[in-house]
Amino acid sequence: MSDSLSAPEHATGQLRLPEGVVVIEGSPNGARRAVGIVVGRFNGEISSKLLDGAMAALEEAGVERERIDIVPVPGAFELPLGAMALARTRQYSCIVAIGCVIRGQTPHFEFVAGEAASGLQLAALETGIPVAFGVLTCDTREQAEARAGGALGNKGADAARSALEMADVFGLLRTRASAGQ
Ligand code: INI
Repeated sequence: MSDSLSAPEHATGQLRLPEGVVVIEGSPNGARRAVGIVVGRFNGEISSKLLDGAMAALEEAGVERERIDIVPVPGAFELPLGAMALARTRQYSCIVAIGCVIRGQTPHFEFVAGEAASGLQLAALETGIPVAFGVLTCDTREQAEARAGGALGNKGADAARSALEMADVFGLLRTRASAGQ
């Protein structure tokens, strides 16, 4: 995995789990998965880099390009509605939401970033389809650039892997439930 795609918090083996219990853990396995991406056009230069990272991570995980659908929306505020619409089709194993909110000088930031975060979680909880948060909420453009393929990795790639991992663990749980375990 290239440096710009890896991030320490997504490395394996950092969590200590107790012995003697059943651990049901997903992995970012993209084989036979369809993925929906919703991406904000606002701060598009940064969002494009996040999208590049997400695409590379999905490809690395084995998701076929023709099974990825991308829905651009105006900005982060519209991401929840886009994610909800994608999830409601039931055509996707998971959704990746990508955007960039930069604080600037106004309280607008708090509303846009807050609504994006809570709305995306709501889309996931209401539909039961994993929705990953690949939205940067930064004070400055420099901070955003560092997280969009710069020194601090690529949060779009992290989100893509998180979405696939959640889809995978859902599959494991369904399989166990139907086997009566
Ligand atoms: N949208 C963003 O994605 N990032 C921002 O930084 C941002 N700022 O700063 O205003 C932003 N605003 C637009 C917003 O997401 C909506 O598209 C707009 O309000 C129309 O609903």
